[in-house]
Amino acid sequence: MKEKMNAFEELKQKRKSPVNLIHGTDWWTDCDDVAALRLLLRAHRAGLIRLLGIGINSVMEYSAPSVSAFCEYDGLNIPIGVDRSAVRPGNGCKYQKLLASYPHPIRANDECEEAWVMYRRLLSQADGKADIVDVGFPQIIMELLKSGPDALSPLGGKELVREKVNRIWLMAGKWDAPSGKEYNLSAYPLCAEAGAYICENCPVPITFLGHEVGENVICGGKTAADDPLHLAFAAHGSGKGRSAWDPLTALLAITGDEAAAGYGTVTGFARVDPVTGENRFAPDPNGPHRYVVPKHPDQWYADRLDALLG
Ligand SMILES: [Ca+2]
Repeated sequence: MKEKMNAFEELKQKRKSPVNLIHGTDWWTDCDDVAALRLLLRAHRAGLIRLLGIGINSVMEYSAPSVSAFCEYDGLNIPIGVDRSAVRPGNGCKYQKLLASYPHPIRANDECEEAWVMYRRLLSQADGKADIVDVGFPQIIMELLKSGPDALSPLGGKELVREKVNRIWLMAGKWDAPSGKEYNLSAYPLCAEAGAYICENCPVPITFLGHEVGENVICGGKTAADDPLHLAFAAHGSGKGRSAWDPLTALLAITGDEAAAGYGTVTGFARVDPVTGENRFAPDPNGPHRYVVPKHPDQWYADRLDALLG
């Protein structure tokens, strides 16, 4: 553990002060969401970020209990919100029930706030601004942007985001071709609608980490056999490691700077088709969006992640 904390200490040198972060995750069938949350929890413990809350944007029976258990394993009880517009039937996830066999202070999804309401609450109460990092389906951010004034804040969603959000980091899209299609923006009609809405209406900058960046970075295969992260990966059939889409995005948000995280960027305007979820990008130095382009070989990123994940 000491060695892992030192890896976070190195990252800490690059940040002047801890940043507030709200995390969105689908926490669904793929295990890379679990690696992303591990990084955020350890960064929180190291004083690198303040993890204000976790929004689950694909909800099944053990969603909140398993997230709660994974946080509790690191001694943390982080507020959890669930998106009730995205309740999925069945329980196709192989790791949630397993993780929920660990102690979990939040016993059921019903105990959790509606996610976009929790985002409004966390942002209105935050000391200063917060970043949002989402590695799942983007509709909570759309619901936040569309929200009206309420008892939590006199500001409507767009104004609240403009006032209290620094920037948004999204694992979404595929940007290495003129037109790409990626799961988080196309799996459900709501994902495509949300992707399109956010690109056109979000008042703060968005950085995308696309499918092409994480696909061949394989991480998470070096954790201890009794670590719940390892058990989740093994349950998914990825005991030797998994593509690092979500943990790379989490680490990008933790680092807080694309160049410091080892990426170049392309700036411009991202657009998402509201029906198909296909994404396009028009480069423009004055645009509000960026996607990242790796500067190093895949193994460089995998080694950094594995040094932090154990
Ligand atoms: Ca995910």
